Amino acid sequence: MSEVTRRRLLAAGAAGAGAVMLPAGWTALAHADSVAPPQVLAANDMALWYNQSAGTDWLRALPIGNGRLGAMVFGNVDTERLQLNEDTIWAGGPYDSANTRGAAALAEIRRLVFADQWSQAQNLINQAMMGTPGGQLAYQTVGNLKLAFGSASGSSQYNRTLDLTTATTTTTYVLNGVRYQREAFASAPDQVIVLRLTADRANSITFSATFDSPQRTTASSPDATTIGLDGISGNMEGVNGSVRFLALAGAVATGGTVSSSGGTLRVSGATSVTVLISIGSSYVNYRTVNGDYQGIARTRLAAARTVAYDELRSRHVTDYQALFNRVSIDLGRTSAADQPTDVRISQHASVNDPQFAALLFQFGRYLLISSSRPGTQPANLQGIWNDSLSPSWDSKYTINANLPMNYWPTDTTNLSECYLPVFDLIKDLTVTGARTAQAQYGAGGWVTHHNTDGWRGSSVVDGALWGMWQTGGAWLSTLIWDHYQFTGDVEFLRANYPAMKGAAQFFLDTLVTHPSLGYLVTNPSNSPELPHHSDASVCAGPTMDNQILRDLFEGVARASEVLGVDSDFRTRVRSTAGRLPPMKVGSRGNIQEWLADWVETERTHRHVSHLYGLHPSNQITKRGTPQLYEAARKTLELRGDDGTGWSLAWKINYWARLEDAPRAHKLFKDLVRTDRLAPNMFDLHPPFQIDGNFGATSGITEMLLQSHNGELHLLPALPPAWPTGRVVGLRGRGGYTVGMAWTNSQADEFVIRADRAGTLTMRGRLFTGSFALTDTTDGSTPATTRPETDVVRLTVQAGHTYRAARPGVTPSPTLSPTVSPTVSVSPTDSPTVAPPTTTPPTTTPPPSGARATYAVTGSWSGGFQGEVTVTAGSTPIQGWTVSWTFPNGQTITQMWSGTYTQSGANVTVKNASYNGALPAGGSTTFGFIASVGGTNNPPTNITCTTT
Ligand code: FUC
Repeated sequence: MSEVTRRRLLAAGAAGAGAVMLPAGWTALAHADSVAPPQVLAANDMALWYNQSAGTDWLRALPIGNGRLGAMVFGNVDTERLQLNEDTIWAGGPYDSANTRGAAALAEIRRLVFADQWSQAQNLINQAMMGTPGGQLAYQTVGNLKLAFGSASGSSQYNRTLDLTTATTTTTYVLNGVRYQREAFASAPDQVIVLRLTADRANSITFSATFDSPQRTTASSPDATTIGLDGISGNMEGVNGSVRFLALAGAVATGGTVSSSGGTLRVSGATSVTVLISIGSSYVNYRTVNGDYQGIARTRLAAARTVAYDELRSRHVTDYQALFNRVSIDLGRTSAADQPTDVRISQHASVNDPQFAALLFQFGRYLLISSSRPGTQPANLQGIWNDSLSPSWDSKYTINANLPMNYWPTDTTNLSECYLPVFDLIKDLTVTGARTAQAQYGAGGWVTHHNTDGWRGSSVVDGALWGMWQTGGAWLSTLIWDHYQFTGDVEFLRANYPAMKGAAQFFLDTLVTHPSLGYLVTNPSNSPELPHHSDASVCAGPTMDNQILRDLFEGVARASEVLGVDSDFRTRVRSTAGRLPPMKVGSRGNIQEWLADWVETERTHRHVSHLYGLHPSNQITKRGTPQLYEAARKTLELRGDDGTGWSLAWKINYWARLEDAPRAHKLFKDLVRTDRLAPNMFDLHPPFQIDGNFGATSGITEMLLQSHNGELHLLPALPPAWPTGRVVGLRGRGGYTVGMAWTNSQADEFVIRADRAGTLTMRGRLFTGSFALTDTTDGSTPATTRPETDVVRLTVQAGHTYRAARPGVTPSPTLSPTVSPTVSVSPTDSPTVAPPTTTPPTTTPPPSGARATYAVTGSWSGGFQGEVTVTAGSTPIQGWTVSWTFPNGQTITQMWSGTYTQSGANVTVKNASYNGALPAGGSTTFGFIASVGGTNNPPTNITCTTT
């Protein structure tokens, strides 16, 4: 991005609502006789649909993605446009962001801050602490694939949908008496984008296809049915573009002819066509950009060409639904759902449309599954969807609100695996951030400030007023402990504990004693992006920093207890935590944002950072800290309800934590306006920023289930607008999967499945009246205690399901959550897994790969978890496959299952798991195969256990 554009966006962001960027308002008119199309009804209304194409408006196009590859599908009758992304196409290349002048200036900066000479401190920070370069680099588009069909004149019966239950877009229309259909999806198992064209009259499909791009690219026709676009990412901030990429589009047709020359693909008179789009990138990781991008693109395309369309589609749907189907939600339906999606948004303020909340909730889950999968980059400010070389705020990772918000709904809505890219990013930051910690603070551990990018920049950027915030890495590290609370995965905790420890170490080394107050404080830092005096945001010990550090220190201390390590370090962090400034109530009855009782320079500023303690943290709670809880409410009243998209989304979460259902719902409605939601349901800062989508999904979840307080709070903020509903599959900390049903705003039934044995505390209005509680796994009635009138406490057993219901409510079989595949389950009749019958495992040549065979005895319908190490050699790692082969010949192949780590040439795939039903029989054997980077190399280590 040019310096001018970046500064403009920063200025707009600082101004509050980004008003200069407000798009011209959009409208959509309701149709009196509108009904939802059959495929939308078949998807139970979990679909976006439109009766017009997107035209040239990107915010009307529909997103598809597989975590790595993304496309915006426009659905124009005359020219189809797929705007393409690959999640590693970042401007520039590896760079060292640390400023070696920093450490020498630090003492003087701190002195100036403590002397209230903030402007002078900021000037010195701008000279000595800014990163190299002073801004980070942008996530960029690949380009477009365009299919020209000829004139649309005379077309009718147009319809366009995005089915969230199958992650597929469909465009249908009638032209010259022929019904045409286009279907598009991004497949994670096959790592291609698939566009399928069909017509109900033979030999009716004719088009020519070309790539175009704003990048430096060369178009070509590598063979008679394929076109290619070879390019390199842009230069930026003085760093040369170095990510090479190749996009390929190949056509497979039935009937007619296909040819390709000079970069144009021609299909003539076909009856059906499958266009396969494959993209390879040379980005290997934040410090290596020499990957075989052409090999990746070609291998993926060649492999997909050998698979029939129906098989590609069913593999995609199976893979996607394994994640999506874990949660279902029904908040009721009105005739408002018979209008196209854009109409529903435009009239949401005045119409009762509870289904729209369910749709927006699931749209957030859809976007997360489509933009963040194990092994991919985390979802950035735009997920993976970006049509520009200079997107707003570079479409990177803003850590002081946006990146954490992207992942708030991950565990709570049962998508744990989608979280993994964040932990990979944190691991990278422990390396780049250690360098910044050393160079700029003379400290150990690691630090990251308010932004990072594909190169894991960790220094101060954009100017002191925005960037001089030390606790980015600390906030990210708290996510590790929070994730662990959901999954209970000790190996995950062990693997990520060093990041938590390093983040804490940095603050043990850098916190300084406040000269008059005596507390340990960060200096310099800020309360994100909000000046406390004219043009001065830099300060010491802002409230948010103290809250984050309390969470970091407590999280690392508890993690060290779980892992049985570092008792001295634990003592140190706990005693340091005790010396942090406590939260205070200010003169306006609010939570004080800074150590001094300053009044913010902008009363309605979008950041309400000092309520981090209310959400996502649990330092401010209704029952634990009633005074602070009241002050949090007052803080929100003072700031007002208005805000940018993500700011509104955070406020839904805040009001849900305050258990104020009508207000949380009011904020939700504020978000469903044409200035905050685009026709394609992308959230608008404005401009588009995906955090608002994820924050909204999280907010709706917080209205239905909370678990931040050592208890499951069931329906804590159910708004009157959703009087009847049900939700199945939400997750709570402690390892609980929850189903709930209610009518007339009264809970009917709660069904809770416990992953682990322990004490379950449930809070809910249901418990204030008479209710029945059963362990549905063994039919017993558990003993309970009643610490409060609305609280029930019981001892739960791992794998058991518990049902609490109002008397007379018939148990609903569909309310029982299914087993969460990410969590180990104790078998009811412990089967035994024998060691491999072949040691070392036998290998067979590609393509069947290497396998170890295990014998399992016992009647068993659980799952298996495996771990395998494979020598990848020089093959670039683009993914891995794990196959489970059963004696009846059934083979289940999972791409991207589990997590991988690479050490030298060795790749270890951990936690690859299969959780489906096994072939019946008292004894069975199965094989475990792993292949990496398209090559089936001999595994050097295979282990496997039942789950
Ligand atoms: C922070 C916020 C802005 C915007 C940007 C990406 O700077 O203050 O509102 O979300 O990140």
